[in-house]
Amino acid sequence: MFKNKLARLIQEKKSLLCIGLDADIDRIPKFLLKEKDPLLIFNRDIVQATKDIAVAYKPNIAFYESLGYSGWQLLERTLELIPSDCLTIADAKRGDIGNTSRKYAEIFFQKYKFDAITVSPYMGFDSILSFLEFEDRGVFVLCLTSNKGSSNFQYLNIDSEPLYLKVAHRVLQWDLEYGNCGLVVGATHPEDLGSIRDVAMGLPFLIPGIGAQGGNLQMAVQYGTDKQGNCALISASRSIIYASTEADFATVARESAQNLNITINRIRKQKINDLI
Ligand code: OMP
Repeated sequence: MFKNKLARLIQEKKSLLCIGLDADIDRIPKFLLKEKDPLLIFNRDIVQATKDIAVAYKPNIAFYESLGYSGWQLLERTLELIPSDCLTIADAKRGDIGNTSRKYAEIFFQKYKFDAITVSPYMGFDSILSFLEFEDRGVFVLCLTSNKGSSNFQYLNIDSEPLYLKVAHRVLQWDLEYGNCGLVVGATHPEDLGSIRDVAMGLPFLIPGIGAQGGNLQMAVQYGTDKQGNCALISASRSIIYASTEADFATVARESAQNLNITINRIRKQKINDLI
């Protein structure tokens, strides 16, 4: 089960850290450009430097798809570099009519063997079902996203409740049947995280938006985790992988990951102490 594996790794590694492998040829250190496969070398060195700290790696599929055939090869070879004590999350944000979603689920869960995926809820249950049916994999449903445009639809009130809470309630129902759901909630809306956690106490949260997007780490950890300070992944991409664009990029990425994890754990500890 995905949730059990996540809980075990959080415990064993004393970490909630997810690192986004948003590999971008325009942002990696320039000296790598002379290599035959610069993005692969970049991903390899980032994973090598952070694999004992990260609970999960989350390649955003756009960064790979945008390269065409070589991007899918890069994704495949990057996944081979990620050790088995780290989860892999396909940040794909998929969801379509049933037979199409089935193909998406086959790509990410069967061909690339990801442990989890991000999906969009707005086409409804039948668009998510194919992912849920892989009961040993995790399905993180977009609930309240970190971007500015989240206010266009996700905050709309329906029967005096915002749409994002309707999503949380519905995903909780799906989870009762399939047991493999999670929610994506952005750290840029820290004041709303608590209300989502109140609805979905047992669901793992994937929390992006800290670092480059300026989300509130303190509140994200405090309100996004469960009562034991667990059940959440705090995700960062640019602020870790591009912390340095010089020859020391892997060492500096490790330092950033380590510092972030230390801060997260301090907030988790404080939360538990405050509850005692
Ligand atoms: P950084 O801002 O560089 O840490 O990257 C954030 C990553 O998380 C990107 O790959 C985004 O696509 C992804 N993300 C968000 O930023 N906001 C969301 O609400 C959801 C996601 C996601 O699903 O991971």
